[in-house]
Amino acid sequence: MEQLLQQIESYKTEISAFEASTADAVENFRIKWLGTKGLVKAIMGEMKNVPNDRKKEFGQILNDFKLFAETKFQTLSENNSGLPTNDSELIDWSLPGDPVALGTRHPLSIVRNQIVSIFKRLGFAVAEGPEIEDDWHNFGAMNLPEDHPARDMQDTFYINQDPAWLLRTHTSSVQARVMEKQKPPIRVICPGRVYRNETISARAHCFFHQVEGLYIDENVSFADLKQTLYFFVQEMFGKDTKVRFRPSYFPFTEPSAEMDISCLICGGDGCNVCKHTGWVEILGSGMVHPKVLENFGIDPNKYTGFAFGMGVERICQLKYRVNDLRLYSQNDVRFLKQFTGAL
Ligand code: 2U9
Repeated sequence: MEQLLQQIESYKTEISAFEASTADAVENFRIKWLGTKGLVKAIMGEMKNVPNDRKKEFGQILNDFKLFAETKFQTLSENNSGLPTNDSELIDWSLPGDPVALGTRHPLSIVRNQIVSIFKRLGFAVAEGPEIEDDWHNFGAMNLPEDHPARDMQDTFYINQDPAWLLRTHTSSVQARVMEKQKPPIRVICPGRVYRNETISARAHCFFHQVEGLYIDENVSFADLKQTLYFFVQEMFGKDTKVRFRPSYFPFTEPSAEMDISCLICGGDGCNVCKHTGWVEILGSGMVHPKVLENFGIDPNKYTGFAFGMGVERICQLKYRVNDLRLYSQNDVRFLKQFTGAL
């Protein structure tokens, strides 16, 4: 019996030392040890020579040996399967990638892009400028006198309480910078964020977005203003939309007018949005004040121009029925994902 034990130990040593680098070598290992005529089977056959009182002991030893040989075979097979074994080789480059969840465009961006694209078709260029402005570009050049209420600390955010520097209150400052550099004809629209010192509520915010426009050339008339803005409304809100102009006042335009459109919600019958008038205000406009032209060395006897300004939030509110201005800046995905637009 001691001989059998020695035999098993020497087999174990041989098996442990065995190494294979090809699938053929592994198969030869299998045939030699685990095949039907293999050494494992042969040594199992020795059981019949084991005396009865040691059968239990040897049964265990032989079974362990068989498992030892099988485990070795499994390891050899895995290492020679031709399949990659280290992590970097385990990547299957042909698998499709993980899908990336797409975000949605912000409703204000959708509407701003629509507005810009309509005016681009009419030949307007797009200009942008700084949000931190000096007093001249924001107020002085725009014919807002020193004592104008808009310049009040209550309404304007000044930088470090210095009245010379502020957050722009309208994008007119961008048109001012265009006029500084460029001679007429000038035809630009200026989209951008503007700031006003307001208490935040559903109907007011300390910043909002504008698109302003400016058109200066010889013989630009109020009729051009009306037709341009009428075209804009038809493209933006549909061919059936009606417009009306009401006289108004702005320091930088003379004459000035505000434009209303027939209420989109009730079609003019009267509802909450139009406060039962059938009309909603969407923008301000006017002929550029001669003083503003002179501020940039443009001769008001030779050139005339029209200008307009609109709030993007307001247009968006009418198009999408957003009833609280705060929703635009809270970035709640439940709000944001409702808007889909190609632009
Ligand atoms: C230059 C000359 C004139 C821009 C204009 C308005 C009328 C206007 C408001 C609409 C709603 C601001 O967003 S809002 O609160 N804007 O009513 N803006 S005319 O006039 C200019 C601009 C530049 C050189």
